[in-house]
Amino acid sequence: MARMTLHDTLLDRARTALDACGAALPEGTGWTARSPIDGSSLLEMKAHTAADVEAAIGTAHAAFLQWRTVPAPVRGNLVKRYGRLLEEHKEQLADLVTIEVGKIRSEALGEIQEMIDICEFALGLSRQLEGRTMPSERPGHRLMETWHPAGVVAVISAFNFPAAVWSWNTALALVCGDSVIWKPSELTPLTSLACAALLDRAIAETGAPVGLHQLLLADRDDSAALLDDKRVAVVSATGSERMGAQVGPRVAARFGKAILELGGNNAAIVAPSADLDLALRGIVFAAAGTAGQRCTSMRRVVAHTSVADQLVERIARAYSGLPVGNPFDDGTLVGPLINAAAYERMQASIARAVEAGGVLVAGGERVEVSGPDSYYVRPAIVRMPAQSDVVREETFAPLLYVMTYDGLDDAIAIHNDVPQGLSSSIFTLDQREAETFMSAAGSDCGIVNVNIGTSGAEIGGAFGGETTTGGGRESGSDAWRGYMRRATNTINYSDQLPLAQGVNFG
Ligand code: UN1
Repeated sequence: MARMTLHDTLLDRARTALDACGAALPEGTGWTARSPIDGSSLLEMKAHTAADVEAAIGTAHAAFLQWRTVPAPVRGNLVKRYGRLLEEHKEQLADLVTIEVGKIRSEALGEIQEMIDICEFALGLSRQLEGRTMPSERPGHRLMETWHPAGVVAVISAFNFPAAVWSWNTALALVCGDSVIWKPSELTPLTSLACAALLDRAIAETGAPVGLHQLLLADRDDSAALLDDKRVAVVSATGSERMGAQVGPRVAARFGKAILELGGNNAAIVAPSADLDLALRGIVFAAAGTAGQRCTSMRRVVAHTSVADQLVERIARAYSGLPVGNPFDDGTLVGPLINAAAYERMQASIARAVEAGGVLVAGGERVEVSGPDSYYVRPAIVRMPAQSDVVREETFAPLLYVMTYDGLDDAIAIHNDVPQGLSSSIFTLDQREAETFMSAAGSDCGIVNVNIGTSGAEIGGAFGGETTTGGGRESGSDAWRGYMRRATNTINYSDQLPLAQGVNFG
């Protein structure tokens, strides 16, 4: 028997996973699934057209009109069932994530676990979509809030978390009584087809309306109606700052709601009292894990001058020993970059950093793993003398800049001196420093951690950040409110009609 090539193995594994999840490829051409593991094309499928998008909005809106009348705890059954199906298909879904994104096995499984977690969270939430009651200033009156389903929710997701981020939005939207249209990244069609097929199955099995969830493999132009159609109440978009700058104003122009989760330029401050062993592990996972392709990946370290040299040396040593390779292989910790463009952007950033006075301490070079069409790199660490424009930009790759500071105020100023505001951390054993970093005068990010890295947030907290990160919140805490509309109710149970503010009208 002829030996199977890597390409054959990936294709075989993808087909098996798709079959197990009951996913059929839309027949036709226009959309190609690829794997960054060897850079090869795997499967061809139909790209949806603008007419398909239009039809999907109509179907999703009709499904919403039914779904919104189903009691929320009953809606919870759908995410409960979906969570079980995800558990049963965890391995196959993780396979697809590894094939399309290049995530190592453990991280791919973690991504599916994050989906299972949000389904459980959403199930509990289905009994907790609570409003407040407030005292009325008028006798015999009551004031309260009720929360209602918003409508059709469009989810635009990025390649790097091709399943989990969609599920944060979708699980919440579904229990909130919304219908969902998903436009995934063009780089990850197979993962989205498998996730959607399982959700369709859960929809059918629990008797939820047909068309409650629609997947569209459509490019940006063909899916423009998702931004412009008034029936789409909420657009939740994850991706670049450039994309958000287009989506946000366009949705706002028709008074739709946008939930934006855009760039991050996440940093750790490493203080003199830091447990350096802990800091090292936290930094290496956050900066090199997922090949630096998380929104929460650590891109900067601001280290106290007393620890900087030692820290840089230890990070460089750890980097030189990190196994870079096929993400399916046991022991690999760093898989491929998503494509050639990502590799070129990383090289360009390193060159600009060096031009700005930076010193490339280690890494950055390409590692040969599986031929010229795949892009594996050794994570890079660059010492920067000072702030510079290149450090203010997010480079979606394992590229870590290290800067130094003398006083905490200085460190916080350097930390906040970037346009993005997603995730941040401080490594310190000094409570005063930790509290200052978490205070109003500290980190300006949406996620502020102490003694852990910037990535790997749990679903229980609200996820998102400020400034050019877009201001949206997804996942836990009260992020569900973004998928609902609020009504304030005033109930008069007296036989009088007193007016508020003491107004007398005859
Ligand atoms: C993302 O990169 O868009 O906190 C999401 C984390 C993950 C989610 C990242 N739980 O790193």
